[in-house]
Amino acid sequence: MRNPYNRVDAGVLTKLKEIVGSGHVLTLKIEIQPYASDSTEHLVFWPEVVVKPRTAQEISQILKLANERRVPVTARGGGTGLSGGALAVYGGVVLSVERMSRILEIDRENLMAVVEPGVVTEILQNEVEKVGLYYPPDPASRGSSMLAGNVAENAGGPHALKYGVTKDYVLGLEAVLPGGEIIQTGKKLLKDVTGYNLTQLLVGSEGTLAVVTKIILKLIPYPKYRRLLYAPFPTLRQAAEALTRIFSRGIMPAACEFMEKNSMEIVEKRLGRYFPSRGEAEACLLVELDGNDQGLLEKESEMVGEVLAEFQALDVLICDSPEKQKEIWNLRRSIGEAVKQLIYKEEDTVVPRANLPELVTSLKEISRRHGIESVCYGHAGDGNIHVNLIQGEISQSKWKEAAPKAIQEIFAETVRLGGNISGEHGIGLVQKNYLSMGLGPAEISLMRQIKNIFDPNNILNPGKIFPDI
Ligand code: 2HG
Ligand code: ZN
Repeated sequence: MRNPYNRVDAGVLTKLKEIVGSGHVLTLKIEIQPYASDSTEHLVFWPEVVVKPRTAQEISQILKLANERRVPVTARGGGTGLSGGALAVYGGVVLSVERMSRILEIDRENLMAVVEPGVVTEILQNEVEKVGLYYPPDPASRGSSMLAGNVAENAGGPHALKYGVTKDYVLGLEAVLPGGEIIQTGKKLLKDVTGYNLTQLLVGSEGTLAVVTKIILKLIPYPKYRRLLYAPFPTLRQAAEALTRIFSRGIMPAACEFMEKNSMEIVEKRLGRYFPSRGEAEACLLVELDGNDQGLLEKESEMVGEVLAEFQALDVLICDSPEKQKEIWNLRRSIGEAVKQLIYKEEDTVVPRANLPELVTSLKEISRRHGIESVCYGHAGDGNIHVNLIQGEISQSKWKEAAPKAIQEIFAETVRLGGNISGEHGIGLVQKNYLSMGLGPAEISLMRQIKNIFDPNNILNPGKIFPDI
């Protein structure tokens, strides 16, 4: 890969130190190492320098400098992304927002929070819960992911099903453009149709258009009651069909997760803790119901139980105790981390929910045909299945040859079923060569032009989203 950028020379380094203070400029290999990878498939790209600004003004100066000197800048939150969004593929500067970690305001009258970008997702969730409020977007990595990254990737998670993804909660942003200009998009308003919706353009732009320095988030009241149903099924198809039926019975669960047997085995092996009564099941469903009316919750959980039984669930466990719920969720949320110990490629398929049974069947058939083991799990209630292809026992050369073909077929099938190539992890580095399978040439061209308006010198997170020309 040709690197069209300038190196971070001594002059740039001195200026960076002047801007943020020398203690916040890292250049030693041992200090930079944690910033050379994210959670994407064991990929490593070394930045030349890591800077840790504290304010929007400092970020403005850093970007102005980088723009003048044609040095690439990759902004980074918790580094938990799964598509390579935080990887400095051309070296240059990694700009970490970790020191910008204050919750500036929890506004209980307007049900909003104003936060700095380096706030860890779960910390915000815990803080707002203390005052009876809820911030639902909950990527599995919420214990270390930062809101900046959630905004950049438009993160989802299990509760996106009922409550929506990050974009549904971002009302406004402060952000720095690659030229150094600080912009404000949106306000503490639930309604605002004043001009183009720049807030929503920046959400999900994968750190390629601007660096977010402040976020205004919508909050909702915390639901009083929660109930978790857990059901193992003899086949994948029965689990997927049961899931779609729950919705056609008029129920909207808070979360509805699908886990194939091998995904459960992998996490059990890693943690030494076990899902309950899995028996001979090929797949399990986790259905969470929530609300403020306990009677209604009971009625709905009975109805869900009936559907699960109708599709031959081997068992239906109802977990009322917060401890049991926590343990099962913990196992579920740890699947991604456990899979990462293997040699794998992760795809993030999404289809209209009703096509889920067909997608699951096809995913297994495609990987089997290519002689590759596949592990499927995810937020199936919203049609979003993570499929991990595992190298397993096959040789390196067979893996190198078969995996790209299988991925191509998986994406083609996903699109054929009315879906797309990433539901919640983003395109970033690892999916960019497949972009044209998910979007048409006119749309890609328009997106390239937008990128060019924001960042004519292409210094901000280069090498992402768009295939190299
Ligand atoms: C999941 O559903 C995630 O488990 C993958 O999308 C893990 O968020 C993660 O890091
Ligand atoms: Zn997920």
